[in-house]
Amino acid sequence: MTTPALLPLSGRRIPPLNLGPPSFPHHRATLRLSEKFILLLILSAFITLCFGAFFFLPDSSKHKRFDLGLEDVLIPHVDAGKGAKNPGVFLIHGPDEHRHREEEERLRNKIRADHEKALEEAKEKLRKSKEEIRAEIQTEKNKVVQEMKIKENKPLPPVPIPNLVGISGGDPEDNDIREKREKIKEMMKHAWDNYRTYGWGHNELRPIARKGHSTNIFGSSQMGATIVDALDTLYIMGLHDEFLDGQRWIEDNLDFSVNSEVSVFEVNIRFIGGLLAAYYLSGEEIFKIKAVQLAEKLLPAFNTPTGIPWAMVNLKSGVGRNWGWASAGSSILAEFGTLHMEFVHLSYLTGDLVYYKKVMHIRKLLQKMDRPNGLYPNYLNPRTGRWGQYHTSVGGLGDSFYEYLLKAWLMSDKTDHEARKMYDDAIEAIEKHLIKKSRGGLIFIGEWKNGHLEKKMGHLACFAGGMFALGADGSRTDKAGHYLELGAEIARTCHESYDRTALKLGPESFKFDGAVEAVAVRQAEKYYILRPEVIETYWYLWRFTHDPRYRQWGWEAALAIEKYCRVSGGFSGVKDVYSSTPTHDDVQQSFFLAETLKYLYLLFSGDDLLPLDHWVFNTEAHPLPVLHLANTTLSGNPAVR
Ligand code: DMJ
Repeated sequence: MTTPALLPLSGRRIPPLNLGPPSFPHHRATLRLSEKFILLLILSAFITLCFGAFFFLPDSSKHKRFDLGLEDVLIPHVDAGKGAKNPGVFLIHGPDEHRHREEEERLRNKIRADHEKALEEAKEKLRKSKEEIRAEIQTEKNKVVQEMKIKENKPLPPVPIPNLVGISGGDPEDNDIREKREKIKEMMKHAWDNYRTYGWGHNELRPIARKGHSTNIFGSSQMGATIVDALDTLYIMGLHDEFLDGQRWIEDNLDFSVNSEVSVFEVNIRFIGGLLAAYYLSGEEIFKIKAVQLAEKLLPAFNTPTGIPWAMVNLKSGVGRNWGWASAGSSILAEFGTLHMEFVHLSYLTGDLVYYKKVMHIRKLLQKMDRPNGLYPNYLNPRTGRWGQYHTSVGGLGDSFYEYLLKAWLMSDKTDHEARKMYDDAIEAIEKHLIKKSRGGLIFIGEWKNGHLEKKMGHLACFAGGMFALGADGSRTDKAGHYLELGAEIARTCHESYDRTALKLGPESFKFDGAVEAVAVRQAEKYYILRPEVIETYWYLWRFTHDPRYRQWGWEAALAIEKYCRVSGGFSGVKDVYSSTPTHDDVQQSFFLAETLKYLYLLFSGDDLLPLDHWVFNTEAHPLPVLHLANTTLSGNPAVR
């Protein structure tokens, strides 16, 4: 049905509303009153809109003066208070007018040209085929990936490589010693070659199953732990082809952008330590670059309320957490306290103080804390900053914290007195409360648990013999002889723990209880997993005393490893050192190549190979050079080569 109101009086239809040029006079007579009213309404709405727009338009005087020149002359705004002093209202007069117009014109032209150009580009894009657009996107993508790669492998700033004394050589004059050294090198070849064949790229090797092996400390990815850990040993043994092979794998495959949760401590001592040592020995930049890339990935572990790092961190997400078994969510002393050497070197090499600050923060925090009997408990809660269980040990959970205090001092060319003092204080408390003599006259280091001394010493604690000897020089008044002697006593006790077994290899842990001395009691403590600590101590004692007994004891251990741990697919740990028919655990630990074989090789080398006044070994036996920081402070600038 048609609405009558829409019908014109003449019976003609009203043409649709024309918003073009006004045509009122012509139609007026033909429009009915209501239609006129509607038109009037629309018109008045339009006028109101225009007025509104006029009032709400931004005040052009508040904006820049070249507002497309709608005013002929900009009138001076002389205000009683501010007047022409106000630069915001600086106005243009007479002779300037021409220049002003020219400037406006120039701007207008520029805006027009820019618009036209953008329009052309857009049209051009639309004319392209899908394939062409896709190809362009791909090229752009490749460019970005390429740029990222260049950035990732960008050489770091040049630094002075400290005086690298004795990175090869050490050839013994004595034939017998030379042969022994050759034998150790052959053992290294056997371990490496089998890993190369059966476990390449995996973290470790199963020498009997002949396949790769890994544990949770390395996370879920294959990070070639054995390759990185073994590099410097290969280098000092002159196994250069093998070294190059490892280097190539690292260049092509070692990637830390993986969704994998690793142990901060283990990755630091084995990977960062191993890469830094390989860098210093070979001068190959790639090792330094990889070490820094990895360190970046560890930094989120320090994001805790106290700055004490988590034990584990996910390399991709940066999320950290602690071991479920550690006292009430605590971090472990030997883990967060064994970062200093590597982190100081990272700051030294990069000029980035972030690493140095992280470890110094830990030190400062520890200095402020009360210590029961002067002893450092093994557990510290990173949320509350309070100690966990009162358990102190120089073996597992505590060990390398003390080692790194001493080595921080040595590595600083003996200028880090704060570290030396902390070491001296700690060692005095340990001697007072934990070091005892057994009935049979063996000196051992026990463990302190809630006010009670457990007369048990771990294989791990045997490293302390070497540490006491290394720290003898520079110790408090008249004590150098005492500490060297103490180191020798620990070496003797640990040798006894080897000698009292069927395989002449030491157990994981041994007791001093009544008639039992330096012997493991529990079945679960009878294993030997190719650990280095006893041989490490022999080597330090050899360097400081040249007493032939240390070479002899080291050779005994090498022969026992050869006889009971060697299998055709590499070397394996054994489950019970008291059983003359060994059962293998089928794991070739990466530290066997990093430490055990390296210390044995050094034991049968001259002192000119990696001399101790130029090199400090990290806790995984990776040698790092002494930094002469008196000349080159950690100022935030990498020094120049
Ligand atoms: C190594 O990874 C290091 O020496 C660490 O400090 C503790 N012990 C193992 C080997 O036994």
